[in-house]
Amino acid sequence: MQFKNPIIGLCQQAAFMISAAKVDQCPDDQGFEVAFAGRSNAGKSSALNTLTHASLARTSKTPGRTQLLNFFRLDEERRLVDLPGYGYAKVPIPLKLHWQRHLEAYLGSRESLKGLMLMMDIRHPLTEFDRLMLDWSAASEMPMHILLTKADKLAYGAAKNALLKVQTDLRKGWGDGVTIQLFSAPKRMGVEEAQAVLARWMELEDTVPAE
Ligand SMILES: Nc1nc2c(ncn2[C@@H]2O[C@H](COP(=O)(O)OP(=O)(O)OP(=O)(O)O)[C@@H](O)[C@H]2O)c(=O)[nH]1
Ligand SMILES: [Mg+2]
Repeated sequence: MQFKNPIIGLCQQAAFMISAAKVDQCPDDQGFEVAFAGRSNAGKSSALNTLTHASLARTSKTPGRTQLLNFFRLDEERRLVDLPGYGYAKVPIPLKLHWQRHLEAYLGSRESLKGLMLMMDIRHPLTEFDRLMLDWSAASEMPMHILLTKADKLAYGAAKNALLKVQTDLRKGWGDGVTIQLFSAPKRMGVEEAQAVLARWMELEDTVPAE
């Protein structure tokens, strides 16, 4: 008998909830939340859309597009959050500080945050900001899973090699706790693997029989 994880159904029914400019505008801090973080233009919004089979999050060729915390509802107690991208040089400094503060306030205070999905462009992994996020999640014992995005931009062998290299660097710098996979939004590569991580963090079991 085959089993279907309920996360698949929940992702299909994902719906936009609210854009929060500040932490006090976020939805009630209860249940399970998973946040999508990463450098500007790394493919956070695209990954979110691919995982939810919807065009929920706005994607853009202009980096720095997502400047609010955007919440998407999966069910009564489960949410995904599209975080503003960090590290975009052309955002004016005051705005940058504003966002950094709010991002830090969110990350540092959110009880329902169960894990961080970190998007890294496979051609530019482990930027200075990625390393800060890794340090932060290690220090605060926040589970982290990395999607190496835009894997379609490399041949399969080259993508695999890039994955192995980053994996080695992660082990050296942050131990075995951080998991990582290849991902491509247009090719829908790595969708099931990423959904399995969401299911684990959101405490969803493989209990619903497939139709
Ligand atoms: N080829 C390819 N392009 C991608 C992939 N993911 C994202 N892109 C493109 O990369 C650009 C940025 O994607 P977004 O998803 O908007 O990136 P983001 O991280 O949300 O960016 P900000 O909201 O600005 O921080 C867009 O032009 C996407 O179409 C991918 O897996 N493969
Ligand atoms: Mg975005």
